[in-house]
Amino acid sequence: TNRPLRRALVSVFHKEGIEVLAKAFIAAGTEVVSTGSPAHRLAELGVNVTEVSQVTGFPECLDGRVKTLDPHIHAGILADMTNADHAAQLEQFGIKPFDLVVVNLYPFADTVRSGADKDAIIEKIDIGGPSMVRGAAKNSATVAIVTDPADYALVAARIENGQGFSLEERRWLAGKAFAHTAAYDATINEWTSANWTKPATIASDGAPQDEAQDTDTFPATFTRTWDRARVLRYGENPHQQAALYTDPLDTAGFAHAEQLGGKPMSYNNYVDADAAWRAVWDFRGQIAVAVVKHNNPCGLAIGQTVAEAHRKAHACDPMSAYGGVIAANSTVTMEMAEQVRPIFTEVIVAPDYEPAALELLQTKKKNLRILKVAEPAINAQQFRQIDGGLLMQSTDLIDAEGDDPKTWTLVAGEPADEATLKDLEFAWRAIRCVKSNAILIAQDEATVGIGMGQVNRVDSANLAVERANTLDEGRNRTQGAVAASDAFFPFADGAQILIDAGVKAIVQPGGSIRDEEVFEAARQAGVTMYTTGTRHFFH
Ligand code: 93A
Repeated sequence: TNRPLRRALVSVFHKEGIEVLAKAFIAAGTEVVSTGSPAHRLAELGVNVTEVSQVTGFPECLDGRVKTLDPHIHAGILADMTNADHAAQLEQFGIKPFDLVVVNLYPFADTVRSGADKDAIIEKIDIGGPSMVRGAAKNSATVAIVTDPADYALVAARIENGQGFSLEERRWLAGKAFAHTAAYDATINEWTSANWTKPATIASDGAPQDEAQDTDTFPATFTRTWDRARVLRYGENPHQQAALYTDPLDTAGFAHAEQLGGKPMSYNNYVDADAAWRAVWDFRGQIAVAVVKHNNPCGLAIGQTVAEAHRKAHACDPMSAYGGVIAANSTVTMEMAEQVRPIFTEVIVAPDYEPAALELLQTKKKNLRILKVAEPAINAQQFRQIDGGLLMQSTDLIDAEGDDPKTWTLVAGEPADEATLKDLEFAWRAIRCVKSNAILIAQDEATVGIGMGQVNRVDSANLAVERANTLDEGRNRTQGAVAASDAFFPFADGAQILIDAGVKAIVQPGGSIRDEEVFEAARQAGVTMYTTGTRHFFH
């Protein structure tokens, strides 16, 4: 089944590695047909090249949009030479078959990332390239298709030894080629879905009446490409394999963080640091620091300075902060770096570092992974894999109507004074990063007790109170504090625990059929309660 590689078609945008092929072409006397710039490069390297336009008898036109889209090329790619009729037809039309097709495509994703304008991006949608790749891959019965420069050395060896590839090898190459064009189209599709949204003129067409969702956001079928950015040492556990993938069109976001020191990031580091980073980004416009462990905060605070915010966040639960991840949403100062120095910390993430602070962390904390992230990507959609499927939802952002205290409804007690309202607003913003039945107690714009990871709200309330009152040298930190609940209280009992612990104000979404019982418990105790109408579950 081996087929010698006697006639080759080369059309590559990226020229790296082409010397290896050139050398083999020369050594084996391969007949080479090529488009403009690779033809030029191959000729420079001493290869005897035929220009595509000589084969087609037609000049390249429309600014290069039509180069290889011609039967003289495509019949040469698609003729199955094991089929006598195909061979006879080529003979009849005077077309010669190709044994080898080497193509790589216009750099669409690179052009998007470069910030080029839309017309320039559209021009980088390769049409002729994918047509050749798909044609050659379909015809792997007789043609070898190469899209990956990493395979050039192998191809060169097979050209030189005169053997070419076996059928199984050509099928394998064809599979890689289809993956290449599929990823390419998925990337174009990702860009068009973000940039060419459905116009109002056809907005009501197509979707069944009972489908309330925007079907452009949740398409019937969707494809996405993710590029492997790096292989990680292991996954959540050492016996699991893992890698980080990034969106080919994106350069922003935590996945693109620049690492300035420390050991390589692990899978769990990424999970925790991403959670910490997202938590502080919810406080953009203020100075915030979060300390995260196991994907949950063990402290979150805002301050006048980043060092103050860190002191307050750390003080929430100094025991759990051991081995945690610290995120700041403003430049890490020397003062903060000095505070972090004695604390065993896995990762620190911030938009920037004062030079002296960075040097201190780099030299005095050699294992600390130091990450710099400019801005969040804020993905429009979130995915979560389930067994045999995938859930997609639009991303929960902290700018819904109910997140603004001006829209809150006072359901018990006196209206909060300015300082209390600030604490409530802080608690409501902070609770968005707490997972599963979140109860959060705050004072002075810092968390003092967080209950999370419980299967009922009563346990979370008890946990929040207990943590507030035991973790900081047994001080009572619930008296006069405020509390937030990420979802409504189904019964009065959870709220009662907070009331009994002495909190003066509570913010919660409301919406339970027993809302009145919950409000009444607050009224009885003279505790202020607001409902937001919005919830921020985080499972
Ligand atoms: O504009 S195209 O879609 N039209 C074509 O007919 C065509 N043929 C090859 N782009 C086309 N190509 C692409 O041009 C190849 O995929 C390759 O990336 C690139 C090489 O172009 P040149 O030889 O002009 O540098």
